[in-house]
Amino acid sequence: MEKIINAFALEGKVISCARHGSGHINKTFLLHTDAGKAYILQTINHHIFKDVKSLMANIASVTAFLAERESDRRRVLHLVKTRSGENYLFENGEYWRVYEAILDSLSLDLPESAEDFYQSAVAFGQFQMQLADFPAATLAETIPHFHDTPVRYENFRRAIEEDVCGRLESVKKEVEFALAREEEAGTMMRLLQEGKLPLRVTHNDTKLNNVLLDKATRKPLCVIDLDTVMPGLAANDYGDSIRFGASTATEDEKDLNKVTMSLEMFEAYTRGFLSACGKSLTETEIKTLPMGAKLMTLECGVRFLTDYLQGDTYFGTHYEGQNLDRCRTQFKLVWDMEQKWDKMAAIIDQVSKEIK
Ligand code: ADP
Ligand code: GN1
Ligand code: MG
Repeated sequence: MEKIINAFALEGKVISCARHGSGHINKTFLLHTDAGKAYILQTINHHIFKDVKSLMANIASVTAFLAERESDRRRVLHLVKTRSGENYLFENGEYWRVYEAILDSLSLDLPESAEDFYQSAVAFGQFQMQLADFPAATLAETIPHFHDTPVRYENFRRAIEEDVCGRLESVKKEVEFALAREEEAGTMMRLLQEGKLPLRVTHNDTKLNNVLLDKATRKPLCVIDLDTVMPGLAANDYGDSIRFGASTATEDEKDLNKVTMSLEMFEAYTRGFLSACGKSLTETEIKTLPMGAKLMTLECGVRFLTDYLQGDTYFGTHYEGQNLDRCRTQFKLVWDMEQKWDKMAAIIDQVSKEIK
């Protein structure tokens, strides 16, 4: 580890290094130095992100673009270069990068109040607005077909056919739930292909723990985890946030009675998101926000189930069966959204009228 740390142009000598955060993809460490500085050191998961060079070029150009428009250092991610001037390091078979740590911040796995969730929505909405003029064509697609739900279903069907771990028998109910919604799962991609929805520069992984709130004020500080910033759909950014933060339980809750989609949280997020970027969205984009929420949740459940069938090779897990637990919470949320569909649509309608 020392060799890796020494390769980056850090201020001071590192006095502590500990695992940090609850992301499923990268390995993250928080470092403190004797110069009073703190840094985030990460391995970049190159089994998932096949072209690390392009991924890091995306992040470097997006953060530089944002930094030009924002003077407060805590409000934009800042990469720390290696001593030889690179954005990342390849060492010990792993890719490494360093960011300045944003201290006195919160990264939540569940909102503690509707206000927290509202603030995260403002952050993601503003993020999309800030990137509205970003030259989208310069961005590499870091994971092809990332939110192409029909392609996610193709992978799912392959995992079912192969059943490499012999787990299929035990997840028949979940498989049936997913397949019953396959036709509807293509809705957003169909609208995109028909030219009815525009592509924007979006974040694509808008979980609550990917935005840092200021610990003191609980106002948004910084949108992080920029690995998947690519052209995408506004409703997917909105929807992925609802999937995670409007749930009344954590993503891997075992007791499904505790898992519902809170309409209060749904409304809070809708207000925050639309107040920040609603004026720039088309009517169809606004109308399809509930579908974005449902399909991001369904897609995520299908991805967890696929990974479970394939032996848990994609998402980081802490115990056997965690991906199945995650899948079940997502499907419970989808079911709950189906029960609350008219209410969700009415909230969107109401809030979008208010912001006009
Ligand atoms: P993953 O792709 O694994 O989710 P993230 O980039 O989201 O990786 O980092 C994991 C966690 O580390 C985040 O959820 C957050 O809690 C924390 N984190 C990441 N970057 C910073 C930063 N610059 N300052 C403070 N905390 C950070
Ligand atoms: C992953 O990296 P992280 O933990 O913020 C995943 C998202 C999923 C999410 C489910 C690159 O997000 O797509 O929605 O887990 N990121 C990638 O919690 O696949
Ligand atoms: Mg993350």
